[in-house]
Order: sequence, then structure tokens, then C-alpha cells
Amino acid sequence: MTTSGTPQTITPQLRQWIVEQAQAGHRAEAVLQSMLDAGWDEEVAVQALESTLEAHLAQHAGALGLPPAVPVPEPLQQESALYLDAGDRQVHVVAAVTRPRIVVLGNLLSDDECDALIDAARPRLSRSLTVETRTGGEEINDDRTSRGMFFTQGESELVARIEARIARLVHWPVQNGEGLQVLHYPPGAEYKPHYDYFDPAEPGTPTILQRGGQRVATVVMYLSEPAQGGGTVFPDVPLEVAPKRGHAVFFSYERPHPSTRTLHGGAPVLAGEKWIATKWLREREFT
Ligand code: PD2
Ligand code: ZN
Repeated sequence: MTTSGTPQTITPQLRQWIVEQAQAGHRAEAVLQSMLDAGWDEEVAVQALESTLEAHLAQHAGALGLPPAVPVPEPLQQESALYLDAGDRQVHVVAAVTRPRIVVLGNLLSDDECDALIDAARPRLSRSLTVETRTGGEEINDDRTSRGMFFTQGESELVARIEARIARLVHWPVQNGEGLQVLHYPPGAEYKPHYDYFDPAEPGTPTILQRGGQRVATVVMYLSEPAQGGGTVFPDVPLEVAPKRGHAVFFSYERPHPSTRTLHGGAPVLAGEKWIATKWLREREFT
């Protein structure tokens, strides 16, 4: 270990020590505290911990019983871009997190597009179902008190335009997208924290995966702004994305496992109402 005043470089010895601490069952917070007590700069210590444990996890995923990692969509092809080319629109990068991969996007949808999606969805809403991984069917779920509907892929010119924009934005084939889902949250409604991938341990999952494989990324688009509440929360980061009209939050998950830290939920709407459109992206063509 080192003390303040000496150069703080992340050596192979330090990495080995971090792995040993993790293997001995010490939590990352406790290891970090030991490093701080020994005089490590907090920023350097956090970076050393994150990069070491991430690399170790990637190398030993199989041995640890984790599902293999697969390629995922990615909006940013170069570091620290401010604007992204989505074909017919310039999308703004509002904020980005590396792990889990989360990108908050501005100007993805125009006000007219938000209104048109709401108008087309409103007459078709019913109590939201969640995919029932025990059977592969769908069920009403008390964790999700919104009402919703699905458009089919390319159902209208508007839906096709938005799907093409997202495909170009995240560099993922348009055919790999599930139909766009629109959800309406009245006051008090919420979507409790969950993962969007299908749990491999559930018996219904193999049936679900026949149509395009696993989900690998989500784009939640905000179509209207509640007066208060209704953010999208990521408790493991932690992060709360404000539901700003026309904005969206993108996040990806390279394996169907909590180690992706993509637990997320829709916080209760405290005043007003919230409308969103969700695009889930699969590994392969969604048929
Ligand atoms: O409404 C949201 O913010 C939200 C939160 C969590 C939407 C979803 N998940 C989803 O559609 O998967
Ligand atoms: Zn979700």
C-alpha cells in the first residue's frame, strides 16, 4: 500500500490484493475503506476497485456460474460525444454512466411525436401485463399499476419512423426490436424495481427466448411530464432520471444477471400523469 505524497499507480500487486480481499468475502465498501485508511486517493481507489473486479468477473464469469456475456447495442461510438446522429434527428447526450451502461438522451422525440403516440395509444390501453416467466405467458402484476398497449413493429408511419431512429441511434437492427409499448401512469401508479431481461432460472424463459433471444437493452421514452414524481430509478447506481418530455433513457445488459446492476423501476407518480413508450431490444430478429 502507499501513503499520500507518493505516486498512486494501480500495480499488478494492488490488483491481486483487491481480488484476494474479494475472494476472502470482504465487501467492496470495506476494501475501499482499507485503501482510504492506507492513504489512497478516493478517486484512484474507486477506479482500481471497479476496473479490477470487472476484469476479474469477465475472466471468471463461467466459473462463477454467470451466463455468458453477449454483444449489446451502444449509442456512443466515440467517447464524450455531445450529439448523436439518429438519421432524421440530432439527439443530445444529456448524461452517461459506464457501468451499468446508461445513457440519458435529449431531443429523441418531438412534442408532436409524443402527442401522436399518446393519441394513438389512448383508445387501446388496458391494465399492463408483465411477461410471466413461469409459463412464458402474460399476467396482471401488482408491481405494475400502469395501463398499456403494444404497437406491432412498423405498425404506422410514426411507429416505423421512431423505430428506425432508435435502430440508427443505438446501432442495432430494427428487426431486433419488440413492438413499441406505450404505458400510462395515473397519479399513484408506479412500476416497482425489476430487471427487463428474462430470468434464465424460470421455466417459461426458453419459450420466450424462441422469439429473438434475450432482451439486451431498453429505451424508455418520456411522452409527457408528470408534475411531480415518476422518475426512472436505478437503485444500484443509484440514479434517478427525470421524466422530461422528448427525453429517453437507454440502458443495456450483456448477460441476464443482477451483476449488470440494471435493476430499475418507475417511481410513483406523485402529481399529474406520466406517459412513456418503451422499446426493448433483443439479441436477434424478433419474429
Ligand atoms: O416508467 C418507467 O420509468 C419504467 C421503469 C422501469 C419503465 C420500465 N421499467 C419498462 O418499461 O421496462
Ligand atoms: Zn423495466
